[in-house]
Amino acid sequence: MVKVNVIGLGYIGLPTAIMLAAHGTDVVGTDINMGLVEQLKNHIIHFNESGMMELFDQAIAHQIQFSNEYQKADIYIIAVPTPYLRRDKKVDASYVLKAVEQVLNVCVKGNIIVIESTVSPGTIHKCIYPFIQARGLKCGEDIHIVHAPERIIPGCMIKELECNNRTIGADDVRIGNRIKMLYQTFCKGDIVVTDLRTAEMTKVVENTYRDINIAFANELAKICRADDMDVYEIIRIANMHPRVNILAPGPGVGGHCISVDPWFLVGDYPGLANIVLAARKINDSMPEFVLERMSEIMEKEGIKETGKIGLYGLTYKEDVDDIRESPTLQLLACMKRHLASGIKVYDPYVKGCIVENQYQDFGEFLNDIDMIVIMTGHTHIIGNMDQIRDKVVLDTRNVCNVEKVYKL
Ligand code: SAJ
Repeated sequence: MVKVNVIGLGYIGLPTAIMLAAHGTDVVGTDINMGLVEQLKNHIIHFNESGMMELFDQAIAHQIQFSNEYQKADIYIIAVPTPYLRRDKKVDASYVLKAVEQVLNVCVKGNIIVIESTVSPGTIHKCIYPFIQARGLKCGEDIHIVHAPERIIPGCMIKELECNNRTIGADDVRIGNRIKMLYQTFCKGDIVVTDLRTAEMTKVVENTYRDINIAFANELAKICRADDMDVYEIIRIANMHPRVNILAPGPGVGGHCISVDPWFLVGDYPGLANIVLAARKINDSMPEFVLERMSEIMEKEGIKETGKIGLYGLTYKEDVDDIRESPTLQLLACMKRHLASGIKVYDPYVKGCIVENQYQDFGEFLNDIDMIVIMTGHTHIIGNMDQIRDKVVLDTRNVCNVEKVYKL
């Protein structure tokens, strides 16, 4: 039986590892975080996704293993973070390279390394191939490299892992097809095998497409605010056209994907990636726009103290516990730059205390504020509208059905 070592047990690596194991593949999951590996050995998972625990039980029944060590295996799947470098916006492939280096210490001739992490187009040929060749190994002979970018959306990961179509990039189509067979053990979607660069570019393009479309909605919100038009009604009506599908404006774009990947294109193609750059700037400006709205509303309502305002929602989107690059964190950073302090924060999904003045109890949070800013449209707040009726409400997600509410 084929043995797979999944490297990096985060949001992508862990569901992929347990999905493969649950479908009969011999899997070892490896992570440098000792605490995390210990937890997994004790059958504790560190983030919540619908269907994940059941799948984990099946993976355990199929003897999935966890370790801090890289293992001897036939296939290595690397799912480590690829942030962008703040200085020039290019991909930071250092985590991937570190993982590749460690795989090379244990692998044997003919093994396959699958890179799931998103990388900018050309990274594998320009960066990973030379890295491997510098160790005297031949790519395509001694070791094979495949790119299999994920497409799953937090909140719906397990279902999307099973159902979404996928892309596999490989320079050798036979190797691409072998990896396709591995993913086909659990993936019911179409799996396209293409070359490495096309797969790299396709992944970045997908997230950039969404970033640009969200930016259009956000720009519309700003235009409509400037001239007192209802952006939601305008989008609703425009979307009745058969070829129009405008997304929803919001307080900004967070998460580890859409707010990151488009920068790779900006970094690699300066002067060409113009609409991409404009979209990034618009989406990054939204927390500041929310801040301006807050100050207008405070003035109108006679609220003098920032300490009387509460931000509802710390996660980057509804009904997940993921706070990476979240618009609320961006807004708090923006307030800090403006020397404003004392604002209260609450999120039912965030149990640890990660920011100042964060509450763990919704009732206490409400008691201490006069104005609530809904930054995340969790189902929790939609179910608790009654409790915020006496507050001044700024709803940046258009989820409120209370009578008097300010919008973006
Ligand atoms: N957002 C809006 N308005 C919208 C839609 C989203 O403001 O109409 C905001 C969200 O609130 C959030 C951010 O944008 O802050 C991104 O959320 P998202 O749900 O659009 O996407 P992610 O980042 O959770 O997941 C994306 C997905 N990519 C696409 O939809 C093209 C997912 O399929 C990818 O697997 C994932 O990125 C990834 O890992 O690359």
